[in-house]
Amino acid sequence: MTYFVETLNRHIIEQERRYPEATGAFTALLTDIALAGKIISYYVNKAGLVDILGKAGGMNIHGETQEKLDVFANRTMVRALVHGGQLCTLASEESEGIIPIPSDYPLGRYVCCFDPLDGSSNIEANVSIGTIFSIFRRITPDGKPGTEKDILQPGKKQVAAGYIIYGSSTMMVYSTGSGVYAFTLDPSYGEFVLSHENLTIPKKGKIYSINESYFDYWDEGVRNYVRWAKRAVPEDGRPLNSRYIGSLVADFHRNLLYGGVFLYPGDSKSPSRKQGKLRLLYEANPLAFIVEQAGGRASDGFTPILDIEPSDVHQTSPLIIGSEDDVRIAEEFIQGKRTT
Ligand code: P6P
Repeated sequence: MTYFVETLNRHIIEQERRYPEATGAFTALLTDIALAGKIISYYVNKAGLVDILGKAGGMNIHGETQEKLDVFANRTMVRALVHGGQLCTLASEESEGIIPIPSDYPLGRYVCCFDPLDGSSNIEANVSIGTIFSIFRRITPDGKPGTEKDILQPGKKQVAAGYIIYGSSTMMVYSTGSGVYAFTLDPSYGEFVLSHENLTIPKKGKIYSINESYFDYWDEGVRNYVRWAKRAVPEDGRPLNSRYIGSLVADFHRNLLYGGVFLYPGDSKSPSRKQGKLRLLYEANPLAFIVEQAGGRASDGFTPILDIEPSDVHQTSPLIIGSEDDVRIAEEFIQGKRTT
């Protein structure tokens, strides 16, 4: 049955009806995330008008200057998520350790890892930025506070993942393991409305997306890939295009719709960048879940992202993600199986 308007809430309820054992907790959790997204969207879109721009002065745990919107987005996500009683703990890019549920709130059966505002260094340039989230079912006994054990699960255990991109429009893209759905926020009545059903990524694309300023610091395999990509003239005679926004959600979203591959490999610029810059739990894992649900592929160059067993909440991972054929070509170069 199609409704006069397919809102996110109605869609989640429809998805839940397919699972008789569903308790509604999942619906409530995704609805809470959507609420946080609407609030963050409102302030991101006002950012140029109110004193919410610029540095908040603080530093996050990675030593990155915190933008005011970063801090606001993190607080909004935490407040939206801890209250609902669906979670037993959370993890955020902006918080050192895992975030406990306040003792006066009920504990739930899920955990959520999130990056509240990825790409925030681009805020003042009005570049699209995003909130990225990953949801697992808890593995420790119900009724007690969650622990790191509930958070440090491999990406293949995710029960849902997605992102909210704040750009020319605000869109929530998510999957619960049965395809990828995108909803565009209609600000006139504050609802996310279905805009893309069963979204799939083209098997191959024309875009490679990588920050070439690190060229001298990459392994030879990555350099060989980029040398190839610059010269490649696929069967249709149309060479590849380099596109790099420097905002993960924006670069990923473009490739999801148009096809292509995004690479953030490790480099030797500093010891902390050997495993790349992007975070496994709340950046690579959720986007890998989405891209695989859309028919694409994601790896660290050798191992599928979703198979990586995490050992630290904030660990980084090299990320090669996008159209299946394009990712496989990049992997062949990175693994030394081809040099031209
Ligand atoms: P670089 C933004 O700061 C971010 O975390 C991602 O959104 C983006 O893909 C990456 O860093 C860009 O990093 O080193 O290319 O500036």
